[in-house]
Amino acid sequence: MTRRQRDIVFTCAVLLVVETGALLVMRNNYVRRSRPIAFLLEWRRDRAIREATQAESGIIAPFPAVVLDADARRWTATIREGSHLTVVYGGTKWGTFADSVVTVPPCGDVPVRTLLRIDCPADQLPDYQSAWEQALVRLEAARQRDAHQLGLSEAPLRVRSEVFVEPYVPLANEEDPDVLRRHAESVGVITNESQVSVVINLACAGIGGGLARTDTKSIALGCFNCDDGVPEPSDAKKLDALAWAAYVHELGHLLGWQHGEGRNWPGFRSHETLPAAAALFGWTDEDGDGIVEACDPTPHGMGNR
Ligand SMILES: [Ca+2]
Ligand SMILES: [Zn+2]
Repeated sequence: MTRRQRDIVFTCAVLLVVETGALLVMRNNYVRRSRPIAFLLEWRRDRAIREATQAESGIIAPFPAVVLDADARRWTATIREGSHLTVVYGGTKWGTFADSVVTVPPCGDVPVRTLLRIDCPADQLPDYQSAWEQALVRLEAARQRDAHQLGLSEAPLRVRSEVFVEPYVPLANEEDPDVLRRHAESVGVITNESQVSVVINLACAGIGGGLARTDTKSIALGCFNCDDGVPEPSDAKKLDALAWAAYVHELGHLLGWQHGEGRNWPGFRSHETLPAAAALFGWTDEDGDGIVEACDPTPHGMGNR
């Protein structure tokens, strides 16, 4: 055997040992837990999302979170980098793409000022104020419940709102959320630009639905369930529906979420504060570093790859 032949034999033997070791490690992994198989599927989905995202938008996503919605037929990805959130809808039914800028931190306390403009006798205003404050408490309790169901000790995002009331008086162009925000500024409800303004007309006139303007952090909501007149302070069900529309749906827009197919993002049910796939809001840890993506300084492994 020449020296070169001996070297080749030695190299092959070393490789054999290394590969056998690797196979044993892999085998143990497959036996003990299914993570490698799951990871492979995730990786394939990631690659498909990356290619589709790049083809549709030109955005090169380093490592997007990939989420199947409840019926596992469609996928959605969120890509967050700094203050920018890109939401990608795709799959068999959708081919649309939405690109947004986050105007509200997706993690932590969100400072909100709420102005209720109510078409009611003046002596009922305090009743509406406390009824709305209770609706907010119920909504935040629902957010905590949803967080607990995910195994989190606390909801990653919490809305903290002060509530102000005034008699409803129509304003010119009040369907524009910015008009209502400026009004809230003029009456001292909004005191700085970091506050999210939520102005709600509890009146059967004026704005009918809800609107959100991301650039000015303005949410406007009309009394959309007003067929029998303005809801009474005791009508918790109707007030809860209005609160959900303002602090879940419209706030979702300020977090960068656009509508998917139809009026809501996928899997979103009106009695819940999260989509069926909580990862859509970054409330799961996709890259396995122990921090949910909404609060992760390196979301989706960015910075690590
Ligand atoms: Ca993480
Ligand atoms: Zn909407």
